[in-house]
Amino acid sequence: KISIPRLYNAADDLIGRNLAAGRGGKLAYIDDKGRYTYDELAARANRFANLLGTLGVMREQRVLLCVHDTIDFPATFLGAIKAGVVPIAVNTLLTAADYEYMLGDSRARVAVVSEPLLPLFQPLLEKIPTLERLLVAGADGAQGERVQALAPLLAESGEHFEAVATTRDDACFWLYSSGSTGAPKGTVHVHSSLMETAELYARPILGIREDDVVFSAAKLFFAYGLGNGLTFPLAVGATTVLMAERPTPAAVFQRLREHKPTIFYGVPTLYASMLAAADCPQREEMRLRACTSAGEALPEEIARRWAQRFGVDILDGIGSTEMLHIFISNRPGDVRYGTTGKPVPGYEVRLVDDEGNIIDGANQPGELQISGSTSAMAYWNNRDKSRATFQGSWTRSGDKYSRTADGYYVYAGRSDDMLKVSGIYVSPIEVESCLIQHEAVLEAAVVGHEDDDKLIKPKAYVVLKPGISASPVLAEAIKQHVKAGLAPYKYPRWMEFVEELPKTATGKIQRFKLRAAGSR
Ligand code: 3SK
Repeated sequence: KISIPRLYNAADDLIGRNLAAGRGGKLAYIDDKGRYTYDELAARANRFANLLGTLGVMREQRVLLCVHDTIDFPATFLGAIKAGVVPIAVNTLLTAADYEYMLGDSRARVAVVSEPLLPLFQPLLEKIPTLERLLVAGADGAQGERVQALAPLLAESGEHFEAVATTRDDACFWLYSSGSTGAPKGTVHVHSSLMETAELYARPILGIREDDVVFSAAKLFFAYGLGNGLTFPLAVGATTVLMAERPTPAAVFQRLREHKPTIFYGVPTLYASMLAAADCPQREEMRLRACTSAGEALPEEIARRWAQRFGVDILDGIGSTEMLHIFISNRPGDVRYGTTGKPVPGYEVRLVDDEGNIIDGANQPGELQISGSTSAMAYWNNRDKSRATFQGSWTRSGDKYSRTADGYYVYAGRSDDMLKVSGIYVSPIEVESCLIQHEAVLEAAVVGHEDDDKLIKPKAYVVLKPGISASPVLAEAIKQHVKAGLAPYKYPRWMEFVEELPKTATGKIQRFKLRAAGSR
């Protein structure tokens, strides 16, 4: 059990422990534009805390952060927490409609947005009565009365700030989590959980240390990326490389060559495309000593090819937004390819069958449930879904797993119809709703389909309106329609035109039949 004092401010601890250890002059972050010591990180976070006070944002109120991976992310996230204000880190790949929902749901008074995302947010100032101001990260010049560049405001704010005396159980930050139905859920995490993920997973399993240089292709707004690139390195005084752009193989290779990180955190889709890319670095060009994967199950073949090529294992694990980070993982010296490994000490896991019975035997699939101190306190403003997910000390994952006779956990799909695409949840219902808005589409069903690397991507089965003929050109046009209407990673990579969809007597689409047909 990790002991966190009752009076505790997570940001004060994550920054303050490094200053107290004499690491003020050490590099904390390297982003695309500069290098920042722990002293500079502390000053930037304090300036943001002071700025929130100047803007009248009070303790326990929310500030939404839609910020690319630059120094502005840790500075604003930690500055808000230090001030007792609750940051909500949101996915930078979403649509204006998604942000409209999140701003309305959270009633965040201020949003910090990276400059390229401003056009999505600006119209929301008129639509969301509780949103007062947008602060633009990456912009220098004057913008307007309610839209202001962040940098000059920070420059005018003081660099000293006494952390607000929060408790370990106070709401600290939120992340939005999506489900198969309904709107995304604001997942409320408490102050103690950040450091607990570092103490339970990053130190003992990953073996992270002060002399590590870490680089996460998974962005900071994901629970996975937040631990990888903020909590874990700050917990031990390591250095983190941040990259604002999309994690293409070329962009990642450039950082691996230039900064030579010792720990790299990726997702299976990226590992597969890195292995397939022409300009993949040589083993000798890099300094990797540990790699991790999460977000979706890592196919055995990719794990083997990576280890052969680079001489370092990928530690596959599973976490969740609700548990904040990884609770089952492979570990150095104990990697079983094709499995997610064993429970991380400090977490208990159990498998439960459809009748609610705990499964004791080997190789029988059941729903994975987790008990551990880093579980979120609730979903904001959503009592039904909170009660369905957080059941006493157990948190339901919605993932199906089985356990081998010698204790390794093997992924067996979802309990619901959700897909994980490059590590991000996609609701088939949301994609189907967008598909049927196309003028040619009568009905649609979306399921997961394996690509050549055994990674899941959305596939659509589409019934066309009477009189409309199927063609590759139409399929492409419908795909483009989804790409334009939703976050682009959600679009169906394959489309099959069918006469009708399999349905129950009550008209519910039987996606399992389509999944079975597609895998034959
Ligand atoms: O997707 C995962 O496995 C994961 C891992 C760490 C933190 C959060 C998530 C969703």
